[in-house]
Amino acid sequence: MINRDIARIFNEIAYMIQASGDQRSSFEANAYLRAARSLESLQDDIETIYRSGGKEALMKIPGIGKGIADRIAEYIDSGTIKKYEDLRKNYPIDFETLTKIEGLGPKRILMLYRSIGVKDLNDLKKAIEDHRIRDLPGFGEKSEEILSQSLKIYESSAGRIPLPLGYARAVEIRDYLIQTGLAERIEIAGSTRRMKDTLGDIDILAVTEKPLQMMDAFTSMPKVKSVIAKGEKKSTVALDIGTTCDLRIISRESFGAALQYFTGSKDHNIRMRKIAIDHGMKLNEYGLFRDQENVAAGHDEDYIYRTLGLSYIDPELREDRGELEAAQMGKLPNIVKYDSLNADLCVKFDISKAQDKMRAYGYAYILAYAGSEDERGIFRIRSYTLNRNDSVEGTETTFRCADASSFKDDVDSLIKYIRDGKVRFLTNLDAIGTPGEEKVSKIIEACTASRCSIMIDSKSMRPSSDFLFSLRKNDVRIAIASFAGNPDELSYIRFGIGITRRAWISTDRIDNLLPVEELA
Ligand code: DGT
Ligand code: CA
Ligand code: CA
Repeated sequence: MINRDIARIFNEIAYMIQASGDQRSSFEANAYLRAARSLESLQDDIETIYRSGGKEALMKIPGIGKGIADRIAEYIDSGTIKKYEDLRKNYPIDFETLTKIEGLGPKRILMLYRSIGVKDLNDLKKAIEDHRIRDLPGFGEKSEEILSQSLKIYESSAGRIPLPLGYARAVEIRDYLIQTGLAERIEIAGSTRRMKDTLGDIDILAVTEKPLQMMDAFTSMPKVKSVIAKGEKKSTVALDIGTTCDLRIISRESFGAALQYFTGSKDHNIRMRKIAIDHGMKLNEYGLFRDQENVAAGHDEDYIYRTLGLSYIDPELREDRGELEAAQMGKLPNIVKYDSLNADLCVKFDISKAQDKMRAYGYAYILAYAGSEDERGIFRIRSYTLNRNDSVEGTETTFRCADASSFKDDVDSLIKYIRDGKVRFLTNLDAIGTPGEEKVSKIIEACTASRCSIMIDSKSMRPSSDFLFSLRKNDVRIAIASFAGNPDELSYIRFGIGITRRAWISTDRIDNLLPVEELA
């Protein structure tokens, strides 16, 4: 679809405006960013919309005003956008990639380009290696070092795939293998089970009496691009989504220990092994051994944790970030369960006919996008409830929600909105900065004081679990929203729930568990 191409161009226009511009032009940049986001989540082909309804139809799409509609029309009609071409001449810079590096915004990128000619990732790498950055005004040795770290993080995460993509495929593979009737047990393990934001590969474990047949089924699945390794115990295939999947066949007795081991993380496992040793035992992927005997044979993971004097640790917490100490003291956080939410706190489609879905998810109400309030990135959401005759009804209860990414250059106004009790939810908090930064801390303080909740966008997984983990000792409340653009996308809520679980956020801080009256 052409939607993505236009979205990419709009993002680039925004970066170029931000790089060169002043406070006033950030208004314009935000309009492009908003339009890009809207296009990315749009289900229908923008070209079809324009051809059948003209610019008027374009302007009915949320986030698209007159100016943007003109640009879209220009692109569809001529294959290019003049404003974009003109800007590109002055800024031949790969903003798309460079802005993904932590600590690099459009302005700093432009500064790097003008002073030492950095145009892309490769140039940046060389400049860091040659220590050409430390001498630039506003940078220094420390920020060169930080940039070098960020670059490493970026490179190590490149080639990984986003959880929603990998999770969907892992579930598909698991269900496919179940349907063969060959699996006695089957579980998704690894980072997918821990709900990590990005996945290096997918790991699946199975118990079967017919390993060869199961491996045949696995390697001949429709979405396999090539078979990397095929054996009786382990096979690896390359998938269509740019990642690989391991299937391991496990013996029945070892399944609990194997699931514990292959769920990871590696750091968590290393600590677990040490705790086993402290108990005079040995833990590995085959079992928990006292002398030569596997005391965990035939038992589940839970038994392994309890035998080692720990309470059961949910996979999302297994990162060696204090969960083992907490489990020893029985002080693990009470995290929210996947099927326990009372509501989805923001969707972006007409839910008046979604009663089946509402019932399936067990929601008492849903909040749905009800239009933007002004040009500042404030929007309204309205509550819908399932009434007695089983239809979905919009209620009088509405809430205001602020999009932090529209306040990047004007954090003070955002704080004032929050302090004045004007907004109930705040999305895209991570667009403002990193958790340690003063402006971020100030916003969180304001939110805590004025009962404005940090809203998680489950679809784009923002803010990330790492971001929210750093707020775990804070009292700020959390709202989980799927931001579904259609009924099927309601399932994205799982990733938002996963974020709160990985971030150690306890149930008493989660808005989705409240009835709608208490929310207001
Ligand atoms: P990924 O694939 O990079 O997203 O992350 P994981 O955690 O899925 O890692 P993966 O696929 O390499 O291995 C799956 C699990 O197997 C991992 O979470 C823990 C365990 N494992 C793998 N290698 C080691 C190791 O060298 N030591 C220990 N203790 N465990 C390991
Ligand atoms: Ca993995
Ligand atoms: Ca693996």
